[in-house]
Amino acid sequence: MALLKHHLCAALLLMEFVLLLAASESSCPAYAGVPGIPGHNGSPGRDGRDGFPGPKGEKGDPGVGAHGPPGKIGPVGVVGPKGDKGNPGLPATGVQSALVQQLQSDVKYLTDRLTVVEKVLGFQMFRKLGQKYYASDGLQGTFEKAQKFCSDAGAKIVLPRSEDENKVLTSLQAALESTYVYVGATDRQKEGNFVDMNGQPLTFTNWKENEPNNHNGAEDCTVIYKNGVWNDINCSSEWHVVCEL
Ligand SMILES: [Ca+2]
Ligand SMILES: [Ca+2]
Repeated sequence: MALLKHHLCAALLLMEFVLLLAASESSCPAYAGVPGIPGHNGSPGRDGRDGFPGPKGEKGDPGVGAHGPPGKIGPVGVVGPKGDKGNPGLPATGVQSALVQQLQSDVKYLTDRLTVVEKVLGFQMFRKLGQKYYASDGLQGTFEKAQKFCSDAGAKIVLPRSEDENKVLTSLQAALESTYVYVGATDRQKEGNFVDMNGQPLTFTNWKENEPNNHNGAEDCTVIYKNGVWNDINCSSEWHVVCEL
């Protein structure tokens, strides 16, 4: 019984296999599927080649040249004949004469000032007050040497004639780092009577208290101290020299 059942099953399996094989070899039509999603755009293509050269252009206009340099100056001409004698001048009027005199005076003034300024520029340092210049080269010497130095420079030994001039001199003295500067006043001719280098009485003095004292009976020249006061002193002492122009 069991053997029969076994053979029956084997027969059924064989039939099923034959049916499957027949179905696979049949030509039944297949059904179409669902359409797919469209793809993305592709990347741009390569650049094309250069075009062919265009046709030849028209011929250009003729050029314009620059001007050349000027030629040399011609030779000097022949000297002409002498001119006729001029007519006599008209007599100057009073106004013209006065004008000429004024101009001559102005020229003389300017020439004199220029001469002074040129002399001043020959010194190492100077101070100006009004029309006067006080100038120095830093030289030190006796009163005689001071006089000669200034005279040789076309000037005179300094002599302040006012408080302002006295101050200007002390400012120059400070620049010189000087203790004493000779001034042009002496009592050589008459003891105790100080006069300028022309023998004229002094119009301004600034004596220190108890000066002039003619110390030891031998002080006939004058110096200005750095604080501006004056003192009579021995003429052979050596002090700074300042000239006046
Ligand atoms: Ca004296
Ligand atoms: Ca004295």
